[in-house]
Order: sequence, then C-alpha cells, then structure tokens
Amino acid sequence: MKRRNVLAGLAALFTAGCTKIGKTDWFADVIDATGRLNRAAHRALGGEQALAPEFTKADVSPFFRGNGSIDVDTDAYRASSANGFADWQLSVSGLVQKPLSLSLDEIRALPQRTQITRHDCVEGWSAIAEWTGPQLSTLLAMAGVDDSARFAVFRCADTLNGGNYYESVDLLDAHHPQTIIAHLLNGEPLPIINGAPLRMRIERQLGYKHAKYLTGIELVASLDDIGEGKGGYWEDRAGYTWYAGI
Ligand SMILES: Nc1nc2c(c(=O)[nH]1)N[C@H]1C(S)=C(S)[C@@H](COP(=O)(O)O)O[C@H]1N2
Ligand SMILES: [Mo]
Repeated sequence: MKRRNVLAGLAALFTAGCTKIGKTDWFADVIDATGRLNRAAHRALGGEQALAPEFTKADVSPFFRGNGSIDVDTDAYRASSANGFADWQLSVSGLVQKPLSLSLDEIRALPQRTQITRHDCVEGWSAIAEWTGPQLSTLLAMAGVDDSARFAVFRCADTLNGGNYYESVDLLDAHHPQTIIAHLLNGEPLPIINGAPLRMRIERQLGYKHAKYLTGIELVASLDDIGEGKGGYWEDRAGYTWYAGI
C-alpha cells in the first residue's frame, strides 16, 4: 500500500537523518513532534486497529538476521539457555490488579497467534518471517490493567553498549491483535540472536520497537521516569521517534 510506504519512508528519513545529525535538543523536539504526527496520521488513515500486511509461507525470508544485541552476556542467561530456558519467567507488573509471573510452559499453554509479517529495520533491511505466541492482550486481560495505566514498558535481559534495552507502546498498540509475545520463529524456538526465549512483535512499527530477551512488561501512567524518559533505548540515545509507525 502506497500510504504505508510513504509513512515508512518518512520515519526512516527522520530516524536516519537523526543518526547523521546527532542528538540536539531542537532535533529531538522535531523528531518527537514527527512521532506524534505519524501516530495521528497512521491511525486516522488506517483505522485504530488496522492490521499490518500478512504474507504466506512462500514469502518467508531464508534467513532472519540478528541485529543490535545478538546474545546476552550474563551468567544467568547462559545458565538459563543451557537449560532450555526452563526457569525463564515473564513478569507483568506495575498498574495491574494481579501481577503475573509466567513460565515458558505457561506462555505456550495460552491461546496462540501465528502471523507472517515483514520486519523493517531503520538501518535499511527487511525480512519476512512467521512468528507465534500469545497476544499481549491476553496477558493484560489476565492481569487486569488499572484505569490509570497508559503505556506498556518492555524490559529486556540484555545491555547494549552498557545500557539496558527497553521499549514501550501505548495501550492501543498493546491491545492490537498482532502484538504478540513470540516464542517461535518459523515454527522453531526463537534463536538466541533473535531474542530467545521471548520477544515482542509490534507489527505496525519499526524493528527497534520489537523488544528481544523479554523479561517483564510493566504498566505505567507515564514514561518520564523510565530510562531517560523518551520511551525506549534508541529514543533516549539517538532521538529515534517513539511512535515508529510503518
Ligand atoms: N533487547 C533488545 N531488543 C531489540 C534490539 C536489541 O538490541 N536488544 N534491537 C532492535 C532492533 S534495532 C531490531 S531491527 C530488532 C532486530 O531483531 P532481530 O535481531 O531478530 O533481527 O530487534 C530490536 N529489539
Ligand atoms: Mo533495527
């Protein structure tokens, strides 16, 4: 669809421009404004819960590269991975009625969604893959989201250049049908390079929103006190737009 390409182009342009120009306050403001504009335009044009395009098995890319962190350099992660991640726990916490801590088995036992989608990285590559896992909305319904919550923050096990990777979305994207917690890539357990054992799929947004090595989902009223307050690892460091709609 033409519109999607235009928005993707704009998002890529602004994020790429940002990397080149570097982080200045005025530029971060422009990027932030662009994010808001992008979010409003995206939703006005596409409908609030419009689906990202889905593809067929014939379209699946032969290899899905790893980008950013491709491993987690901690003893705990190595031990967990050696053990098939049998002890991995995903927490749902913050502004919820009933905090959760779920094992991989519990996550696999929930209703699952499988989708074949295209991942677009701002660095200029794309790949199509099949992802499987429960919808985030299922976990949110189990936990019971408080009325005061406005964002879901994704916590990750890895650090990149010494900083904790994290991301966040608003509750509309959190409840989007294609927002899933993936544990399978092309029918196989997630490889380590792609975020084993759990990673987010936020299909209407760019690659950096799709948090890998997922350990927790936190419901918050504001992003101000999370990281540097811009809603994500790259948003904090490089001024990447928080709403990265494609
Ligand atoms: N925890 C974590 N999640 C992450 C990253 C990362 O470095 N750490 N990189 C992001 C970026 S920029 C992209 S394009 C995708 C890459 O996913 P892949 O490694 O499966 O290709 O993961 C995103 N999620
Ligand atoms: Mo990316």
